[in-house]
Amino acid sequence: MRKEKILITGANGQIGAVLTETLRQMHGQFHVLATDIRKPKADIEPFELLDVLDKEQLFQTIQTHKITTIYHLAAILSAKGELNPQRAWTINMSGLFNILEAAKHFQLKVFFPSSIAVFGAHVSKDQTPQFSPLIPTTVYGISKVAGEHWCQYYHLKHQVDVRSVRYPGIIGYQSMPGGGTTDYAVEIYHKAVNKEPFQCFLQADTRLPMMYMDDAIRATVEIMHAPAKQLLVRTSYNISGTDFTPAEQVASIRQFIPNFEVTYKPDFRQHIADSWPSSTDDTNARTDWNWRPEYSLQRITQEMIERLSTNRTQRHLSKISPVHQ
Ligand code: AKB
Repeated sequence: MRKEKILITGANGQIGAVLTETLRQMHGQFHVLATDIRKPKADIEPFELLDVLDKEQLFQTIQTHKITTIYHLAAILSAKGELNPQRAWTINMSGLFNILEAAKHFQLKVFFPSSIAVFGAHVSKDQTPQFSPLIPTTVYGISKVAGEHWCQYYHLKHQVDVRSVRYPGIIGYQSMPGGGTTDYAVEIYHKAVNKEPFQCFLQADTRLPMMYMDDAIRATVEIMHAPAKQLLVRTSYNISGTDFTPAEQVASIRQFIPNFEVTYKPDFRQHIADSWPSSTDDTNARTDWNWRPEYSLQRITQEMIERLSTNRTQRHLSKISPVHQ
């Protein structure tokens, strides 16, 4: 059996940064090649600059490093995608095509992240079923619907072992999201811990599916390690963590930081959020590969505040320490 050698695209992103770290702990540092279109801020060796639109460079990198598995995280998210739809479509679709072609050519296993953004009109908002009409209103959502179907196509036609989950909004202390509609749910904790007021770009009562980073990473690792024959959905699986509104999140933060100030000023992202489910039904993931989330809103808030407060204290101490030496 080939020893697993992993390539991550979009390794500087919110999920990519944490997934790189986790997979290195599991497989060893030099078995996980981090790649992105930009250099990382921190040292995450081994790292290579890689543009997923450059097919030749992608094939060369796979060959040079004897890659066996790709986690393809490079993509433009929902809000940013609306600012330049053609660009978002090109990156999300041509990038995926290059990955799927490489997977077919080199017989690679692939992880493709889909999203709750695949849903739109004509679905029940609560507990949206796995097999619902997929009529998204964002270019990001359209690219994820098409991407899911291309993944299934390559699986059926070319036996590519490609696996996928529909991520909700992801919340973690390790990295910042960028360009998404659910980004507010991370930034709010940073503001609270820094004792700054927060202006939310969604209305107080907008309920969205959310998930703690630990659950998201575990779901990713678990689906990639599940026996292939158990995976009956080869488009993408609904996975649920929890769901809440900004007002509920603020209430949970105020249990720790009572004076936290929040105002609401909805912008274009409100329309995107309004088109998405409030919660999703993940029975298929639970049945097929035993998916179980662990983090409630209460637990997410407690961990986020503890972790971010510790980081803040450490930053503060490292700034003042020379004076005391
Ligand atoms: C976004 O807000 O665009 C993403 C997502 C839910 O896919 N976080």
